[in-house]
Amino acid sequence: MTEQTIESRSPQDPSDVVVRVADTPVDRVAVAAREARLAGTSWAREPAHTRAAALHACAQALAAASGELTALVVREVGKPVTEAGAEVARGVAILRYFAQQALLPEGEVFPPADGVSLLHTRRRPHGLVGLITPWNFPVAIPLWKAAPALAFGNAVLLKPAPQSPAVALRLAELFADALPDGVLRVVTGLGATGEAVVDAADAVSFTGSVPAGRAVARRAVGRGVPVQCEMGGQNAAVVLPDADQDAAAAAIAAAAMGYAGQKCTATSRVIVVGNPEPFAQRLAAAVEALPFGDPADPGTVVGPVVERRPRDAIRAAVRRVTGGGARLLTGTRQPDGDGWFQAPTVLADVPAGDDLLREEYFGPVCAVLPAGSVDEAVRLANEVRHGLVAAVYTRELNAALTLADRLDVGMVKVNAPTSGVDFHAPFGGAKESSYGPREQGPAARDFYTRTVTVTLSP
Ligand code: UN1
Repeated sequence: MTEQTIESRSPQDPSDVVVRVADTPVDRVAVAAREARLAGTSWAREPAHTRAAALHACAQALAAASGELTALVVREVGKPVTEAGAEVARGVAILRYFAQQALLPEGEVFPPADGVSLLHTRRRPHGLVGLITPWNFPVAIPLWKAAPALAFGNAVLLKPAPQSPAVALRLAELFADALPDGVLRVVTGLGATGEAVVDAADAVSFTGSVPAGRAVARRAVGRGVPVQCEMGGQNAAVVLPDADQDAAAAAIAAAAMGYAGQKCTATSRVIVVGNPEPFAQRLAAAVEALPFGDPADPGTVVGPVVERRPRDAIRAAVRRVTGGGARLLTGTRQPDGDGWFQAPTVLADVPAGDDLLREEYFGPVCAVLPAGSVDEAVRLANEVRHGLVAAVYTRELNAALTLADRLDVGMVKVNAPTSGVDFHAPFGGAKESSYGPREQGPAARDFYTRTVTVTLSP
């Protein structure tokens, strides 16, 4: 039987095949899982400082290769080079952070019911963790899952998105000298490969779309293993009349359009309390000023969309709503080149209930919506099925705190873009956006270990 392959192509030059990799069949995933699990048994027994040192060595290797890896991220997923470089730097910092986490106290001592026993908790790794990761943060997301998994003594089986296998394989190569053989295995492939990863793992962490995440969660729950899924967003920014209008417009333009809006944390709906028109014009001007084009140019903020299909879907949605009465405030730029470019687009008067206001389009499009009051803004912000992150722009502390309380999301940003996460803090959403425990920050340790309660009686 001939082996099936998949290929990733450059979004800015679709004739450029970045890599051809195996669509790994289910039985080969099982073999890789067995090997990784075996390697993991000695890894779990290493002292924490040894695992920490190995992760620091990974950080070192990544830092030394940052130029080359940044260029690969630009080529494979079309992320603008300045942002891609920042993501690689974030990857280095994530590795160092979780290396340190491995050295923190691991348990607690409790008062025993019998008054004399030593009642305490320890933490143990799960064994083999399966990671299924998206293409949009091909360095940071695999690392903010793999680093804590490894730090706490697990082996890792990583299935990257079919759009970004080259970056994942290169990461594993870079870490090969720093980690024991086999504790970090990459298996490339499509849905069936991912299912096999879920079937082989002792815990599963997923980032991607809502339908795929739901399927992963169902499968993992069916096997009774811990699972966390980070899925889509349809994120709102609420602009209050007292906000610094220029600062808000600049932040929202970046949050909606940076990396062509291809982030689950991108801003898609801009809810303006009061007369929306002046702010809509400011936002359109800020978006129009964002450099759009070749992702290899250090000035570029908005590059191409990753593939043809999502680009065409966004185009069709823009045509649909403008046909239905929406106004295009900006959205006609077209750079040179054959990339899957979609002009950064700001819309007003999008018909209520349109999919563009409810679904995640994962592209450089946002809509301005008027709200007569703060109550209406909250209602509009919360009326979607997603609940990842929201931004509030105001200078009033009271308004900020009240809104932070009423927005049905996992993360609130006040006077800051919805995109951009801090790996020191827990990350995750409400409603359809997330399933299972939080990731990143101290929350990662809870997910990648299980607690064992030990009673030592004299
Ligand atoms: C960020 O905004 O820096 O897939 C990270 C995503 C999110 C990560 C966002 N899970 O877009």
